[in-house]
Amino acid sequence: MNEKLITEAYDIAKERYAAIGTDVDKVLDQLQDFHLSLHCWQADDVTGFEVQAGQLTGGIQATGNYPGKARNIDELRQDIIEAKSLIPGTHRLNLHEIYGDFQGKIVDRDEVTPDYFQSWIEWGKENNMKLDFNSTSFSHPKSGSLSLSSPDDGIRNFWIEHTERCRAIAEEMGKAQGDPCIMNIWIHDGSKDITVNRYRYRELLKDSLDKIFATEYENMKDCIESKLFGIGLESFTAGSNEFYASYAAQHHKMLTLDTGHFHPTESVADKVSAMLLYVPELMLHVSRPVRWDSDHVTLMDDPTLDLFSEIVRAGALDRVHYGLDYFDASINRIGAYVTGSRAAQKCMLRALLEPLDLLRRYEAEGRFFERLALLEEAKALPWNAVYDMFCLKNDVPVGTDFIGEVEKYEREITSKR
Ligand code: RNT
Ligand code: ZN
Repeated sequence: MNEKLITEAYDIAKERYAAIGTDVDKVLDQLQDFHLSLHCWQADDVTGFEVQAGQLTGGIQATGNYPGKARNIDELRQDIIEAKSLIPGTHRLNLHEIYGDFQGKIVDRDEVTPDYFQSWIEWGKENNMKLDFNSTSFSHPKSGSLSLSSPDDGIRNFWIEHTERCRAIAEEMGKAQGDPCIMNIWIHDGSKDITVNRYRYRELLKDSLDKIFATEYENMKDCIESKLFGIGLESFTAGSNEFYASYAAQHHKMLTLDTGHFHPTESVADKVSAMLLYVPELMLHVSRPVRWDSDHVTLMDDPTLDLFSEIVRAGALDRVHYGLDYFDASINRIGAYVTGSRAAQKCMLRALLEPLDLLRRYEAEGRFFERLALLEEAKALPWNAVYDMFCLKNDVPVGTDFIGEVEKYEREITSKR
């Protein structure tokens, strides 16, 4: 793309935004400070590197059979580096426990230690990516329908042990990177058909969490993620929204809001201000549910725009963390990372560009037509010129230029797998 053209368009955009009170240079700095946590699992359809790996279970599914998925740790690392080279800014990497560097050894989930993540810690440092982490209770012979809420003590203690070990790993990551590692707990626990033991399972889950969180750490932060339902677990989900929202509020834990985990007409954006009055921080899993929690690639769609606007309007930029969570196996996986990441950035950019002072003045003065009109006009202001400048400044392809780069990587690397 022509640098002169991008600069000219940016200068015009700057003037247009200045007229409504938005300082575009300041917004560019804020966007530089917006870090996504790239989910490692888009590269390989949530397979991971366990020697004993079986089928993907836990009510989630990666559909599609696009060639070229990462088959081992080296390929996955190579893919992440490629994706990251096409996304402006600096970002984090979100690992699941099953992505440890197991070196061909069978390591069961209740045996995992920080040693298996040492090479990731080093890789993160070398590649300027801070790490986040997730315990993994799915895709295991002991997963069943219930893990941390299982009435079988053997099963429940196994997963308590696993999750405690994961927190210790996250602590090591956080210490090594000098910045807290955020560890997410999502479990699939539920029931396909009607259960008459909802209270019992939730009581067990609560007890498991109390045990897991008994150790205090300084370099990691816990977050807990609710869900509406999983495939094959449609009638009951132990970790529902009310369950985890209450737990997080009572225990001052971070709450994870996955945009695919609510009723289709429910607004996740509306939860931001409601929850931030009660929980210290939020983690987001930005996804795109199509009819259900389908984990399609994030786009610059209305729900995501609304969500990010609500964060900016709540003055909560320093209390929210941004993970991506989708796994589309039907298209080029690197393209999926880049498209979704850039879409999330565009949503945040548009939220930051909003003429909030002027909108709030209108609202305070009861000038509601003016408020509505300005909100509508703001949609058509040249935010894209600002995003182009952001890409240019960060030395990544501008506009559609990344498409060719993804195709080149496919030709040279992924198509040969
Ligand atoms: C599943 C949850 C969970 C997973 C990842 C792989 O519905 O969204 O966050 O997608 O842990
Ligand atoms: Zn999620």
